[in-house]
Amino acid sequence: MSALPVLTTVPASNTSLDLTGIRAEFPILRQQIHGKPLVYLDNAASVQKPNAVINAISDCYSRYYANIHRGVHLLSERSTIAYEGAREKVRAFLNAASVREIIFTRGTTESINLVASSFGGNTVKAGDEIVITGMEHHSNIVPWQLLCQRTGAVLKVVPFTDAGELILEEYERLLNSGRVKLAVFVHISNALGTINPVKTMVDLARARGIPTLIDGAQAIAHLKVDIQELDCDFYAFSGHKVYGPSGVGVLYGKQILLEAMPPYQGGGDMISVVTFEKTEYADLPNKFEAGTPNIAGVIGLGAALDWVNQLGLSTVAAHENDLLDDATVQLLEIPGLSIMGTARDKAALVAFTLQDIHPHDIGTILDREGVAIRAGHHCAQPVMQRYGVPATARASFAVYNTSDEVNALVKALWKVKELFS
Ligand code: 7TS
Repeated sequence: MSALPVLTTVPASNTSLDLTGIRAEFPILRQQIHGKPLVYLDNAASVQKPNAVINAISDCYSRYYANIHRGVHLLSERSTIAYEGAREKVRAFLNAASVREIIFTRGTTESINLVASSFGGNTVKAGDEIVITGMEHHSNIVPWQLLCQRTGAVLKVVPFTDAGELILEEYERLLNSGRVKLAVFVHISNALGTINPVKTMVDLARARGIPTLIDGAQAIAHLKVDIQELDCDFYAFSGHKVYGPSGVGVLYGKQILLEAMPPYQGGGDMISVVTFEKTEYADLPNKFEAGTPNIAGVIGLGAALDWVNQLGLSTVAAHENDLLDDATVQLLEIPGLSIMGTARDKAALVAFTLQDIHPHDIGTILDREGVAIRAGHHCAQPVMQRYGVPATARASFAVYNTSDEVNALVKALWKVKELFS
């Protein structure tokens, strides 16, 4: 085998993060995979959890867990206070106007399905149009297709350039049909890394009286989201992408819309009076939270948001951008490597192909080197179709990643190249 090339020198990070201290808060990072230190670069799929979150969940189960909103006993009261306290933390994190606008769900997917089913079912009729973009995750495509099948409405798709930037003139043209009932778009693409101009997109829709839903799954841990400034109607995200647990997520919805919407699911905790003739629903937000929720998960999400707040999202983003710049420069030095998604405004993930080596082979060889990335279509098959590839390899960064880990990724990729040459 030929000698590996000398790697580009990594610029010192200009951020004030104590990376050693941060990494020490993540027990899972302290391990070897196939005899090599774990380099976890699959953060766009799910990020790892700091002790603050693990302990908050463990604390709930070991000290004060009980069902919420219904017990007269002390444990139920304590659980309820912690659960509703987490709702306030989410409200503050998003700068939403009221906790009534914060609905806990299972994740981004359920948040979007809730809107498609309840808002969509109530307002969308045959011949209406729903505008989406060509770079959506399947969870922001399929619920709208299902709605269209039920109602006879039509999906209209905003195209994007080779660089991975939405063509806003096309978006505006689609909004102008007079038939659009809702515009939905992803804040940051999980397949390309593109940060979409969501404020402009909301404004363009609002000027025509069209409500908007933003899929914030990839944005919530990387960008400051100010809901009141953004002025969108719905915003969805998952706890597990923002250092919180899986199985819990959030739907933000404007109060006036949520109040007019029918319940998504029926059951306990979402009613005020039930008789066999008629049921009166609970007020917001309970109307949309049927059944016993993921109590400890919600509390864990609250702890995750505290943890992120204490680091500061702008510091996190600056560090991740350094890693992205470093990775991009080094990856492009590998002959035959092609990056998919080169938007001017891009978040900390890089998707690529390497000659005709299948991304699964790349991922498997990287795994043997301790480097965890994702290979596949990233639940965004229309994006793959747009570029005519079946799949890509994707490295995605979180606050705990280091420039040494970027080097490990690059070194492992040179190894892949050698193996296949
Ligand atoms: N929207 C985007 C933009 C996403 O990236 C994901 C998950 C979802 C929605 C769905 O989130 P969930 O928590 O409801 O599953 N994205 C990925 C990914 O890129 N790799 O694994 C999951």
